[in-house]
Amino acid sequence: MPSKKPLVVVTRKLPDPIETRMMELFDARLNVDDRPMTKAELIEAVKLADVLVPTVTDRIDAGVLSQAGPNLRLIANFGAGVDHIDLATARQRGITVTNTPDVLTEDTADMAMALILSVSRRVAEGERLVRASKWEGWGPTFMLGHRIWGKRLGIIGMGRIGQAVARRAHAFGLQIHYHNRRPVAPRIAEELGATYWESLDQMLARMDIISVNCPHTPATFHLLSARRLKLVRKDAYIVNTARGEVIDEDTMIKLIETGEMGGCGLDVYEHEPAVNPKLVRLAKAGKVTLLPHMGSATIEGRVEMGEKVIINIRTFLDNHKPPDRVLPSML
Ligand code: 8YV
Repeated sequence: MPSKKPLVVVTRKLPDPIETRMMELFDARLNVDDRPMTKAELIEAVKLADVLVPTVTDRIDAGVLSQAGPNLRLIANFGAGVDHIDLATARQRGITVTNTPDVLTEDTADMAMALILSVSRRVAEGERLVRASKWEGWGPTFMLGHRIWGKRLGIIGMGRIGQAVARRAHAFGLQIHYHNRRPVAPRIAEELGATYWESLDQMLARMDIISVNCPHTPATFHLLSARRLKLVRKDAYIVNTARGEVIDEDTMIKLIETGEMGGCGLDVYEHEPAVNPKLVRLAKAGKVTLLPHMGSATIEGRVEMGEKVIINIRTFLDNHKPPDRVLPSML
């Protein structure tokens, strides 16, 4: 008799080729309507599943995990960030957690670059003007932005994505500065002409553009606190493609409103998916560019993320260490 296929609950709609393959390999419960699951539905899922495949929109907290059934041994997250999963509780309960790093690095770095260009060169604002049929023609002082070539970019978090942003920005003629727990290998620093700042405070006070590329962990919650945001130069701006919680969003908004900070480009928000209406007002005033968490949203990236999920599940079920295991100590 063929052995029973593992029950894999997938919380959101994934790209078609991934869902097809999952149906072949597993007893896959898919979410074809793509409606985010309620807490009650998540609890139902962890009670039954052998493997849960959540995304950033699912809060897998201690309350949910306390209801997990004896079969749940793996949470194979579709996404690199795992701040929506209580890793310590998962570990205590003997549940392995995996994620999908690497395959979204280049796409996310592209989006950071897009935000840098959009804020400094008023790309989104210009597009909105033409789309509203309000453009009356060229003028010597019309739509002036700021040159990025030669400016100082401060990258917070020089992991895979931070380095990919640095490579792009270096090619655009920006001077690369970064803050990280450790300096990068000398070969990489040399290639990028990158300057390491052990002190985030000192770096912030000197940058023209700041890019947030660190994960959200208890240690990085409001890393850009009110105190630190006040160190940022009056004409500088911040782009964030990591997690909203890394920045004290209310303070950042106030500083932009009062002209004490130049602006910002955001793909992620502190209270996602809610976007503070004040940010929307600032976007209308041309001070900020706002995107709907689409940093890794390419067809290629999302299929490769799904493939990683499948590889993690397969290796785990074959009693091997899955390649993208996340340990609380790694964060
Ligand atoms: C993903 C992301 O789309 O991977 C991440 O951490 O922020 C996004 O690029 C999302 O998390 C999918 O769960």
